[in-house]
Amino acid sequence: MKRVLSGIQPSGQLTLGNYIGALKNFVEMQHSHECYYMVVDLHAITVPQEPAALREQTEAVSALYIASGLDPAKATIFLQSHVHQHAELGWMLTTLTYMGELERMTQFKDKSAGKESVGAGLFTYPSLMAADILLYNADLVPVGDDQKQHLELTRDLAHRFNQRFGDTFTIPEPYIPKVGARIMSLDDASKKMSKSNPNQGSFIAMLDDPAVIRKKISRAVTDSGREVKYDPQNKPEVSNLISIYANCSGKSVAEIEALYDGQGYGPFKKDLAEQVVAVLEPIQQRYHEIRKSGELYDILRQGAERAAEQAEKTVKTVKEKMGFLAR
Ligand code: AQP
Repeated sequence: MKRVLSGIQPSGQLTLGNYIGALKNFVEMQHSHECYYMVVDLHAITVPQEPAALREQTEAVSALYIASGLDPAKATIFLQSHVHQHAELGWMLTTLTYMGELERMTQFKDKSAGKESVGAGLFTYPSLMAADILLYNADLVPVGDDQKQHLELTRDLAHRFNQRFGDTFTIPEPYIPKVGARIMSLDDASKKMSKSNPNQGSFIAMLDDPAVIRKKISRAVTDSGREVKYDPQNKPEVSNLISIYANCSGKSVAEIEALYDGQGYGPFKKDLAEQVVAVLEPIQQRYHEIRKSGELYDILRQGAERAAEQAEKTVKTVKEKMGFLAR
């Protein structure tokens, strides 16, 4: 069985972009792969987090994993900060990473743009992400398109380590969905939908009320035409909404175009909202049950124990190869 690893930051409320680009694939892959899924709280603190909010968001993201269909009997589900080997290998890989490589990362450029001071952790984030993946010798990493560049760096670091210290790490492959790899903001189709966007109308949160979802979609920016046509170059806003529709309904882009031929954006948006609600409402119901039941802490504890076993083996090997003395 191929091994899969991925994670999501508890840096805000999970969005429909996180669901379509990542979580939906996590759920599908657990049936045919050995899966490790983390909530990457160490990554979340690369931008300032209020402690109470971080705690709440970490619990919420973990509960959404389960509510979306991740099964702790099939996948190892844990918090990154519960497995200290992430930070340990992260440091070792940081020492192998070149400044120039980190400077080229578009996520760093986007997140640091216009800021007077930026934490060093935001800069070295990709080395920690490489450690997350390489600790488990993952073969496949399901991510949205925005993480592709980080994954390429992970591959480079794995090669670099293997060349310098001898064959150690599996070189991971990205697993990026064909449609929906980059869900864009509802207010600006040139930016990806992002949970840390201060404009609430720019994203659909997985926990948004159905009434809020309907309102956000009805207000989503479109062009001044009326043709429901997938054309990312000339109609980026409508194409983004078609991607969301296709993902939520299972219909192809061609089927959706045919369905709304000559009807304008009104009926299309109305139906789109219902498709999104139909996907998110059952997840929301399970989410509230899980939060009430208190089962989350046991799941995360057991997941961390399982993950740490594997992670410790890797760190031990890496330390030996790099020349650290054994205890
Ligand atoms: N808009 C998106 N479309 C498709 N996939 C997306 N992902 C994120 N946004 C979209 C995928 O979700 C996973 C988790 O991402 P993350 O939390 O580690 O960080 P991110 O990519 O930076 O996501 P956000 O929502 O934009 O978070 P903030 O605002 O905190 O930076 C990844 O697999 C990502 O590809």
